[in-house]
Amino acid sequence: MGRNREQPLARDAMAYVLAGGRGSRLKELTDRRAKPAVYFGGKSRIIDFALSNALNSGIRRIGVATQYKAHSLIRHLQQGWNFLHPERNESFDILPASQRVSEHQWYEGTADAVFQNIDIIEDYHPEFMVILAGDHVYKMDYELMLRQHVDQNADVTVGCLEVPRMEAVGFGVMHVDGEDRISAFVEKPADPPAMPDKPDMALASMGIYVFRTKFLFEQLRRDAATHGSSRDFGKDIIPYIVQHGKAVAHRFSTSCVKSRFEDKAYWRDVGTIDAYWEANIDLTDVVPELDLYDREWPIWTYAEVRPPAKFVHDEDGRRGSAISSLVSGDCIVSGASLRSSLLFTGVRVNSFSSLEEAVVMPDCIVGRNVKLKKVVLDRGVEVPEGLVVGFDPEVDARRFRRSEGGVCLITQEMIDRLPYS
Ligand code: ADQ
Ligand code: ADP
Repeated sequence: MGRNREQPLARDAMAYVLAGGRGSRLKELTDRRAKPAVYFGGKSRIIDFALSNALNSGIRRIGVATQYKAHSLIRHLQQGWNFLHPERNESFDILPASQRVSEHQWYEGTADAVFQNIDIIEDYHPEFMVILAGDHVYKMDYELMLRQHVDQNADVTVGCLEVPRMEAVGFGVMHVDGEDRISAFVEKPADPPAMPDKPDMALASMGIYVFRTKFLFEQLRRDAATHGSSRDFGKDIIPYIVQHGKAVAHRFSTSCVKSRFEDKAYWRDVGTIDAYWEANIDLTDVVPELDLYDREWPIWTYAEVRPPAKFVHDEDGRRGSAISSLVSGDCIVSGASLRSSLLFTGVRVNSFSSLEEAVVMPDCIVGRNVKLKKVVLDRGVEVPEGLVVGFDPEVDARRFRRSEGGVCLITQEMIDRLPYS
């Protein structure tokens, strides 16, 4: 109100990224790191998408709440995201759960992860808070969501997308009226309500919320004084505002950022081994659904300066090649062949080995005569000479974490337990 329509709202907003969740369906990948810190797409980590979206949207104040196994995440944030300058009214704060308000050491729920840091946020006087989940892969312009929030004079605006109805069991599900005002909201319903005009689809919350800061703090304080609340946005705060205030849905399809190579709105949870593997391998498609090469909307990350990837042929002068693959810096593929695979930084693949549909995290070493198909290698795994994975489901399931979809997750501990190593 009274605001110049041209003035970006993002400059008056703080992005607050919730990055404390474990993501237990990723199994051993999140044994030692939080889901937002899991590597994705060759150079990035999952949290880089939310952070890049914030930056590309024009937001210059960012806070990240961490909790579960935060060391790897905090190291990444300190190395890669500490470039915002306080003297330019910019800020970047890492906010670990740390007994700030209550006697509880942990944040109780997602709302508590904001509540416990109210004093820190208040110091910056942001007019708006953009609450984000740190564990999704997507490109979105939050300025458009802020604009809708102001235009519709909402108390809260909830980012949402359409998902197949049965997949909505893991989401907050809403009903909206003709103006996209939310009339009902249920968190993780066992039998998700369908969209009125689409019986197979449900309107799901992305766990992304815009509030005016003053109103958010009022709600957090009210909720903190409410007996029996789990201090969670999806379970407590959003349902309350839907009932007592004005909650509005913001459609992801209106603010998703697409390059000219992308024709669908891309959003992935990558919360299971199968979804994680698939989203990474999809990047090797000739025209992938997610364009990481879009210079208009770059995905920033921390990356050390490393030498270029190198391909060397084997003794017969034949192999040492990659087809339909992404190969990051400091990789050496010597006398091995890659197909539809994705190598993160610093990987070595040795002679007479072949990798197909393999996601290989940083610093892995693949020995000679190895055959891998449909695998995810955790960071730093040393694959012994001659190992074959992806051709015998029974043997694989005994040795590794074999998913429902037939993807083998391989960690160093699993390799160390192999009978012959
Ligand atoms: P969930 O997917 O269950 O539901 P939740 O576990 O609440 O998500 O985590 C949301 C985000 O907060 C994640 O990024 C997670 O890492 C982080 N987080 C979780 N607990 C935290 C804590 N105590 N401290 C700091 N960060 C924490 C939510 C909503 C649903 C919505 C889905 C969309 O509740 O309504 O549909 O997200 O994925
Ligand atoms: P990243 O997630 O950055 O790749 P690592 O895979 O090296 O980091 O380790 C993830 C986290 O687990 C880090 O916080 C690291 O300190 C810790 N860690 C690594 N190796 C071990 C180990 N053998 N035992 C216990 N903790 C470990």
